[in-house]
Amino acid sequence: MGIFTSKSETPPPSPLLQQPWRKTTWGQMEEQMQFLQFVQPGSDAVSNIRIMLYGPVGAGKSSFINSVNSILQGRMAGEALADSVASSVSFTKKYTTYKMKKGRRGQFYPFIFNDIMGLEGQVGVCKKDIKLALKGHMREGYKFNPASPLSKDDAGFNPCPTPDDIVHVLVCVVPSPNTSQIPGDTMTQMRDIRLFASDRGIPQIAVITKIDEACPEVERDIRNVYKSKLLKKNMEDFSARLGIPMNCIFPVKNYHEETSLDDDVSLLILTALKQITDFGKDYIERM
Ligand SMILES: Nc1nc2c(ncn2[C@@H]2O[C@H](COP(=O)(O)OP(=O)(O)OP(=O)(O)O)[C@@H](O)[C@H]2O)c(=O)[nH]1
Ligand SMILES: [Mg+2]
Repeated sequence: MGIFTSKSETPPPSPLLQQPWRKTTWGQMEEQMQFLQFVQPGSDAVSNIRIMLYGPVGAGKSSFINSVNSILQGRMAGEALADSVASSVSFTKKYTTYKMKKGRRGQFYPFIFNDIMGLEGQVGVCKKDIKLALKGHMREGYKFNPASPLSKDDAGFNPCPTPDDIVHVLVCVVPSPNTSQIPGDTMTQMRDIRLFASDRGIPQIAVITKIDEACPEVERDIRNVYKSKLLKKNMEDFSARLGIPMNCIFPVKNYHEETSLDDDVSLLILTALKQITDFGKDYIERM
């Protein structure tokens, strides 16, 4: 006997749009990486564009920094240690600045990343700490204490921040599979941080991570990123919840289990990095 098929059955709707909703030029990596040679802080008073990442615990903040560094070094790099055990407590405990080597002559790219502890109710970084860090009051190496924020008497407090110490671009990192499930109190903290940064004119970008986990079609082929209906909906929901426009939201898959680089994975990360450094430069020019 054959397999039953019914001609009247309508096939399920495709999880993919026919056309991508955002234009992407895949391939041509040499051209795509060229902007890195021209990144400039935009003022002589500032030596580096300071990029700060914030977001829920385990969102992929450290992995994003590692992924950028891996692309720049052309090999897997693991400096901003990421945690491989799912946990509700942040793995990153210190305020750390990451520089990335440029070539072999001891030079560095003119942008730096600050990795902070994840936001998570009472066990994550205090939003007050993030605000102090945005203003440049947090010294490198400060150990986060969820129970009490940085105070003026603390050795980790920088009383006189220079234009180099302040944050020039703020990046919100959230995982795609559960953008709608981010707890209300974490979302409230994120909105509060966003508004604080907006008041100070600090440009903001959101990086949506783990797109491979969110959509099987994207896991199968990352070039489906802007065709996936699910991912688009996740991004739209998140845009509405945080109040960040869609054109400031960048989906990425971080390098987290791979042993070699992949042009398509790298391209999405570089697209986010380009926007981040452009926004940082614009802010420094306006400062
Ligand atoms: N599938 C997938 N896993 C990822 C991705 N990015 C990060 N991960 C994994 O998610 C977990 C958490 O990543 P981290 O980079 O440590 O997250 P974090 O935001 O720095 O976390 P805390 O420092 O603890 O707040 C790790 O197991 C990573 O391997 C991604 O794009 N896709
Ligand atoms: Mg981390």
